[in-house]
Amino acid sequence: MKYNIENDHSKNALPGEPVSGLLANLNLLQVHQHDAVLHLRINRPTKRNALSDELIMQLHTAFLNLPTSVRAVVLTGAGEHFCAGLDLSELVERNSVAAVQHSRMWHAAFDAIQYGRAPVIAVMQGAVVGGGLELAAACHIRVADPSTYFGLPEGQRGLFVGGGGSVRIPRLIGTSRMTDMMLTGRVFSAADAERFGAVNYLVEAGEGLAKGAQLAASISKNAEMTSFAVMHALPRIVEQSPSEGLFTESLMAAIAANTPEAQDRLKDFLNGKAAKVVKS
Ligand code: 1HE
Repeated sequence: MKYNIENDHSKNALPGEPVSGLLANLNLLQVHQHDAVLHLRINRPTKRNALSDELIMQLHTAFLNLPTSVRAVVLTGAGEHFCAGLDLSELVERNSVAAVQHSRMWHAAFDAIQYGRAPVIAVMQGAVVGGGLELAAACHIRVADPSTYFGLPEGQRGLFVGGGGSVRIPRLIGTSRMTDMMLTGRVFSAADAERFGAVNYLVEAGEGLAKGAQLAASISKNAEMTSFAVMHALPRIVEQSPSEGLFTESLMAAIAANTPEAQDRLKDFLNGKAAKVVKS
């Protein structure tokens, strides 16, 4: 199936309206906003959304400049594949300093995703390989359909991960599985990845965008401080010693509970006006 992005009236069409301003000028991204949800689609399907330097810089720019009204982001890739990783046509021999700086450029861009202003849901299909998996790992929630598969072909290409993969991917699937992927070229299916913890939601074919939009709409209604704490405090607490982690948790909990938004929500619950927790 070939995608015509300009005339995409299918269920893969991005919800909402195209944004204006800085984000509209990023030619490798398609950016729409629907209420408080930003839909950001990597739009380089002829190259399987391979991450060129320009694309990395545009992603960085987009996540540093999310509109203040945005409370959740859905990140997708145009066409049949989420992302083919590093643009291998740009892989040039670099001196050591330039090579480190190149990797650090990826780190900065993906840190802007992980530690940005709003939680990011990656909606994936087809190949999620190399730097594409590193990108997905920087997101907060991952949705996949049965066409999705995961690989780290760096081993075959004579490379190593350089976009944060060695830090983030073992935290999702474990060091042993990542070692296997890199040494043997093993590819994991969407079902494998769900079992291993890299996929949060496995949906029917073609249902990823709808699921991502539904999750984002729900997240966008959370108290802003809770989303902030989950994005910024939780991953740091996990890296702290238990004693430091418990102390940081107490500070974060106190800050969150003392926001006017939290106080209002607690009053609503006590007055019977808030939703109960229901069995799914
Ligand atoms: C690319 C890239 C790319 C496709 N860089 N141009 N990543 C990889 O090793 C994955 C390499 N790509 C593939 O294995 C396949 O392309 C896919 C499985 C992703 C898709 O297959 P398919 O049959 O749908 O497409 P294709 O015919 O292979 O590719 C279509 C075009 O996209 C073709 O260009 P064309 O000008 O000949 O049409 C491909 O050259 C181009 N293309 N993938 C450049 N990756 C910070 S370190 C991170 C290190 C890594 O990410 S290493 C892993 C790199």
